[in-house]
Amino acid sequence: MPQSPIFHSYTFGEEERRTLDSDGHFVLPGVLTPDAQEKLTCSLSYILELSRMSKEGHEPNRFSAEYDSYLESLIAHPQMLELARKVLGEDIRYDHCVSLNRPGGNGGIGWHSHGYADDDPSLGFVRIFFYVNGFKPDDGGLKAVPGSHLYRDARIHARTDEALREDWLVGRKHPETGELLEIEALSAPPGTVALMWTHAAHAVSPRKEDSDTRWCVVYAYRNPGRPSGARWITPEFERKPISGAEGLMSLY
Ligand SMILES: O=C(O)CCC(=O)C(=O)O
Ligand SMILES: [Fe+2]
Repeated sequence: MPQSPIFHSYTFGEEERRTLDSDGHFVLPGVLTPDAQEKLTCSLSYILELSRMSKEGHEPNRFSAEYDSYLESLIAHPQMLELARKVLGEDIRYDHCVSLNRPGGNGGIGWHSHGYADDDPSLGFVRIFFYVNGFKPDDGGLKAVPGSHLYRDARIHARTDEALREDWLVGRKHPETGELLEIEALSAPPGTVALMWTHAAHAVSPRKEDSDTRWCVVYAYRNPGRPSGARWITPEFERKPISGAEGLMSLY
């Protein structure tokens, strides 16, 4: 049976690709179908419940696709692979599927970046965030620094916006435009997908006490060529045949 669509029609052509490459992120507002939003909310609620009850050695958040068949089915969903290949080109590998649910009162996360083939810009690593019920900039909102990914610095770290401005950002310019780098607080209506190159500096604002849970899951894909430090796949899952995922799961 063909899988039901996860995305409405959207535009991601040359121009959008250039924006992603220059900024380090690209937002597709409201692109998730109501069906996908509903199924994701259900799966992510289940993962949150599991993670609250989970015993040592189990990490339902970090290995989400291994705990829920709908989340697993999206790894090789034709629309997911089409989007990943628009960004990375034909030769891709699956890297991880991590739940990022943030209940009311969640503290968010400070500034950081992630790494992959830090010295080889020809090898890409992109993360596809599903912000199922969206977010506001000041309520579990993703922040980024356009252009920061071009430094391929996997060790950016700062607790607050001020700390980032006083440290990593000092005098730092966009390598292509020459403009000074600045923090951008993103917005996401329900059903938003955000693409982000893994080296981008990013942070998340705290979720307000009285807000509902922000439902979010991220799928990561990369060009093969180097070992990935974020490839959270158990040996059993690596061997599991997943329809459409042939060749996606291997390390190289
Ligand atoms: O929760 C988010 O929106 C992003 C969390 C994050 O830093 C990450 O997934 O790398
Ligand atoms: Fe992160």
